[in-house]
Amino acid sequence: MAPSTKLPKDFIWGFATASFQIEGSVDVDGRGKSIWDDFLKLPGKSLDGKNGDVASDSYRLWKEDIALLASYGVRSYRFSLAWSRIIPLGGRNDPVNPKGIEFYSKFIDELLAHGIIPFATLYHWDLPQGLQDRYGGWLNKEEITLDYQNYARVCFEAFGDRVKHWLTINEPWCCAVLGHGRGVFAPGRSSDRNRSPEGDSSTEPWIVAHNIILAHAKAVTVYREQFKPTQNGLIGITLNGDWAMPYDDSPENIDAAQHALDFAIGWYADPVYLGFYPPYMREVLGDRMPDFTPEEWSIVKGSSDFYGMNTYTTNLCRAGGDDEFQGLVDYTFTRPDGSQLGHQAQSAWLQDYPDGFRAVRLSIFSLSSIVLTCVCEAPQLPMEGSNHCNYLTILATVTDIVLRYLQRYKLPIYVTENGFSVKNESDVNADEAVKDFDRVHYFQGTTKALLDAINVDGVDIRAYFPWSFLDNLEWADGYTTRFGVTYVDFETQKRYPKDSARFLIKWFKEREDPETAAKWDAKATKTVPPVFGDRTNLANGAASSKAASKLGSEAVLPATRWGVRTTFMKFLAALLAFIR
Ligand code: PNW
Repeated sequence: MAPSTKLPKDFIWGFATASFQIEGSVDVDGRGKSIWDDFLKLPGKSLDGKNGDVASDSYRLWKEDIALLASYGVRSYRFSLAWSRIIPLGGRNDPVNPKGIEFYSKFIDELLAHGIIPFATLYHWDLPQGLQDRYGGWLNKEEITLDYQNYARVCFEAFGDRVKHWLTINEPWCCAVLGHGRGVFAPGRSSDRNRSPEGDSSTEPWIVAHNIILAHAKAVTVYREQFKPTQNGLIGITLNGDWAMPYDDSPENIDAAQHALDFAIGWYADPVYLGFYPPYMREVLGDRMPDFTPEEWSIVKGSSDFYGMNTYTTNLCRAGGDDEFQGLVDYTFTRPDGSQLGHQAQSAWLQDYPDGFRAVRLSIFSLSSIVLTCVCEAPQLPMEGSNHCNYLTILATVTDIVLRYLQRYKLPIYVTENGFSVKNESDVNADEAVKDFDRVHYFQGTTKALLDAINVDGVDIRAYFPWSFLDNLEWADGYTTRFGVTYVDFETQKRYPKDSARFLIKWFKEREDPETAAKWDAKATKTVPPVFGDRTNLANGAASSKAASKLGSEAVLPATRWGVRTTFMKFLAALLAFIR
């Protein structure tokens, strides 16, 4: 029987954002500073010298933004709560700010009125500056775990009657490594004294990560003991999970790919889902690797109801180098034959690894078996190119493989981020930027992988949130890097849906389970017309709507894919050569 082309019942899709990246209005309604406020104002910390004071102005434009989301037809919205709006100084004995609670409360009500499921992240990197100043933030285990637990409790109390999907912490790897190791993210600590006056990159990242895991577990304990019995929601952590592929088929590079995964994913996922740290980390770090007490392990193990997964790209892994944050593994996008693994994004760390061949059928749950099976099966499979290791190209789409790998943690997967920054998108005007065919191409690959993973491989995936709903502050990149499916003109704050938004809306509409769609449509008490016209005929251009009236221009027809363009140009060149 042919696999289903539909998504499962109750599948959730929507777009994702984070408070500091979109809100702006940093000194409004009693908000306290976060560690990103002043950090980005220091010379050299952001690529364009800009900061988050205005960002995408979404604190002011929140109603219009929700209307735009509704007009996209999403079923959910992943957003984050700003800790320092809710508790301006952050601590458990500091006052709660009623205006902060009121803002998010109205926000959640508005989402629900549009039939949109609120998917709330408690912590997306914007630690209250008060806690950094008071005791060093995430470095202080006793204090931060209690303060975070208290903040989480305040949020469950205020919003848990309506929020049924909670993410505790977003990508702790970035807080630990980029914030306390490389020093490129707030609070910017590092051993590199050219970068930071304080910090120890050899110890602090491991301590920070350890404390984050415990804080997460403490928040989950409170939720499960005090709120879940009446509120009945789900709670979990969300981790970055880029795929690691061996550079070639040498045994040391096959090991290197596993080592990279141990340090990137296993560092968090093994304790939370399996109850131990990866042995390879202990081997490399020795007594610099912290451990939990038995009581702590008892709340850490099993502290996530699902696997929250942010995934963007694939790295080719080569043994060697001295980068501990990558598990003493070198990353590259250049294959042994000099070709590129994928199409380069604006972000240096991101390439679109196109959907390859899904010839390998695996139902195994560990990387080493995946690699070995691929090596064994490779000779019978179609070959691409001749020089480089063929089985690498056969290792299907990154998302698909990652999704299957994460089955080792044996819980439903919620894909909470996946996206692409188009090269030089900030150098062109809105009319050009909305024709974002590189991003469309990226999502064509990842959505296909998503569907195949669900319907062919039987992976239990419950949600998919492309990053991001809006162009926004891309952390240390400032506004030079855009991930949005909606273009934001940062001068006027007008929103322009890109072709990628159109592609995704249409893709999900066509694949949504009809009963699920009817159920969610019935929940909306407010409606706005779809921004791209009739839902059943999305190719017919933009319609006006309350949300669309805010838009700077109408959406354009989907872009030609560069693949098609390139093919056409090649054909033209061949024709001309023939005529000549
Ligand atoms: C994630 N890297 O960050 C975050 O959750 C988002 O806030 C962010 O905007 C998005 O991905 C795009 O960058 C990452 O260097 C930042 O590998 C950096 C890396 C990965 C993820």
